[in-house]
Amino acid sequence: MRFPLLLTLQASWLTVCVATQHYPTTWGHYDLCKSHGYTDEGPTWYYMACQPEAADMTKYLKVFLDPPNITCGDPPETYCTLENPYMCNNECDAATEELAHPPELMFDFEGRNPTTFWQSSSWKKYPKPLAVNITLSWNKTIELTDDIVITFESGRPEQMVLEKSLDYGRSWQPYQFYATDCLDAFTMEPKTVRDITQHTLLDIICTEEYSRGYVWKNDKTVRFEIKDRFALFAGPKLHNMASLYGQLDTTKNLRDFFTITDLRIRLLRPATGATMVDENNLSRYFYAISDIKVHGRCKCNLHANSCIYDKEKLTCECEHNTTGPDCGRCKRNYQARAWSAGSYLPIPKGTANICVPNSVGPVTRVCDNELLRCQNGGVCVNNVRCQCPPAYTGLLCEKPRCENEPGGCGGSDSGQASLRPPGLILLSLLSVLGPVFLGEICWIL
Ligand SMILES: *[C@@H]1O[C@H](CO)[C@@H](O)[C@H](O)[C@H]1NC(C)=O
Ligand SMILES: *[C@@H]1O[C@H](CO)[C@@H](O)[C@H](O)[C@H]1NC(C)=O
Ligand SMILES: *[C@@H]1O[C@H](CO)[C@@H](O)[C@H](O)[C@H]1NC(C)=O
Ligand SMILES: *[C@@H]1O[C@H](CO)[C@@H](O)[C@H](O)[C@H]1NC(C)=O
Ligand SMILES: *[C@@H]1O[C@H](CO)[C@@H](O)[C@H](O)[C@H]1NC(C)=O
Ligand SMILES: [Ca+2]
Repeated sequence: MRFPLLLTLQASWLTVCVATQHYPTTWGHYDLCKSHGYTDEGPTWYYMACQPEAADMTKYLKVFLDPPNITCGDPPETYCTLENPYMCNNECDAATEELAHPPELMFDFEGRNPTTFWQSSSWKKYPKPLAVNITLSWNKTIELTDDIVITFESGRPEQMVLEKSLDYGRSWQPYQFYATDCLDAFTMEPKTVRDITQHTLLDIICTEEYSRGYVWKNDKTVRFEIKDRFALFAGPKLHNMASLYGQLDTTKNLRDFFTITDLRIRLLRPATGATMVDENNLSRYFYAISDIKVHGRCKCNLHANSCIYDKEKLTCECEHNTTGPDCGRCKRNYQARAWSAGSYLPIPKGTANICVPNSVGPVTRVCDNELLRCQNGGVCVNNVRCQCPPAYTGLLCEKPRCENEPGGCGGSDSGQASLRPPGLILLSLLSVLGPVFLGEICWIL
C-alpha cells in the first residue's frame, strides 16, 4: 500500500532550512495561504502566497539517456582510473552490481564513501564526438528555487549545454552554455553570473567557470545559478523576497525563466586534460556523474499550498475553486469571470483571484463590474444598468449606436467591423491582465 506523499512535510522543510542556512527563512513566510494570528482587535488571518513547499525534485523525475545504450558495461569494458590515466584496469560491467553504473546512481543519496555514479562508455569512436543527452522529465510544471548542481566523478566536460523545456519536451531552449573556450565552442563571449544585471537576467550566457582545469579532487561541480539571479531583485542575502515576488507577479518572462517541465544536460565533449587527445588510449575519456540536484516546487499558479506525489505523478491540490494539473483554469460552473493566477504578494497587497460560481444571485443582476457583463467598455451602475460609452447602446452596451441611425453603420458590414476591434482588444487585454485591473481599464477607455 502506497500513501500519497505530501510535499508540505515538516521534515522536508527542516532539510531545506539546514541546507540553506545562510539564507533567512523568508521563504517559509510565503508558503501557506494563511495563518491565524492576533491583533488588538482580536483574532485575524494573515495571508501568504499560496504555493507548495520547495523540495528535492529529483525524487519525482524520470531520466532518459540518448543514445539509450551509452551507459558503460554492456558489454563489459575497462577504462583508466581518474587519478592515474596510466592505470587502465578499472572495469564497468552492467551485469555485476558492484561494477555497474546505471543512471539512477545520479539521484541516490550521496554522502557516503565511495560515491555512486553513472558512467558512459568511453570515447572509442574518436574523432566522432562523444555526445550524450541526459533528459530529466517531471511531466509537471516546476518552479526552480535553488541552484541546479551537477557533480562529476570524471573530469568536467569541455563542452556542455544545459537546456530546458516548458512544454513537456516538445520544444527546448538553452539555459546556459559551458565550455573551456566559449568563443571556440559556441562563438559566445565568456561571461559569469556576476556579469548579469536585472536588465540582462533573461540573457543566456556561456561560462568557462565550470569547465577549466583537469583537477579531480577539487571542484567537480557544474552549476546553474538560480540564487544569484534571485539576488538581483531580493538582495545579496535574499532578505527582500517581497521585491522578487513583486517582480514575478508582474513579469511573465521572469516567471517563465525559472519554470520548467524538463531539463536536458547535453554533454558534447569530455574532459581531455590536454590539448591533444591520446588516440592510443581512448579509455581515458568518458563522462561520469555522481549527483544532480534540482530544488523547486510544483507550479500551481498560486492556487494551492500542497502538491501530491501519487501513482508516479505530481499534482497540485487546487484551491480557490480552480482545477487542472497546475490549477490553470476555473472548475466547471465557476467560470463567471476569466481565470487568473493568484499573486506572490500576499493579501491585502496581492489577490487570491478566486474563481466565481457561474450563477451568483438571481438573473435580475443585470451586470456586475467584477463579472464583466457590460460590454465594449460599459460600466455597471448599481448592478442594474450598464452605462455605455457614446458609441454603444443596448442593455449590455452590445450594439454599436450607428445601427439605429439613418443609413446604419456606413450602410455595409465594413462599418460594423471597424467598430469591433476595440472590444476585442479590451477583452484580450483583460484576459492578460486579469480582473484585478478591470475597474481601472473600463474607466480609462
Ligand atoms: C548503441 O547502439 C547503436 C545502434 O544500435 C550502435 O551503433 C552503438 O555502437 C551502440 N553503442 C554502444 C556503446 O554500445
Ligand atoms: C540531444 O538533443 C539535441 C536537442 O536538444 C538533439 O539535437 C540531439 O540529436 C540529441 N541527441 C544527441 C545524442 O545529442
Ligand atoms: C503526464 O501527465 C498527464 C496528466 O497530467 C497524463 O495524462 C500523462 O499520461 C502523463 N504522461 C506520462 C508520460 O507520464
Ligand atoms: C593505456 O595506456 C597504458 C599505459 O600507456 C597501457 O598500459 C594500457 O594498456 C592502455 N590501455 C588501452 C585500452 O589501450
Ligand atoms: C468556492 O466556491 C464556493 C461556492 O460554491 C465558496 O463557498 C467557496 O468559498 C469558494 N472557495 C474559495 C476558496 O473561495
Ligand atoms: Ca550518486
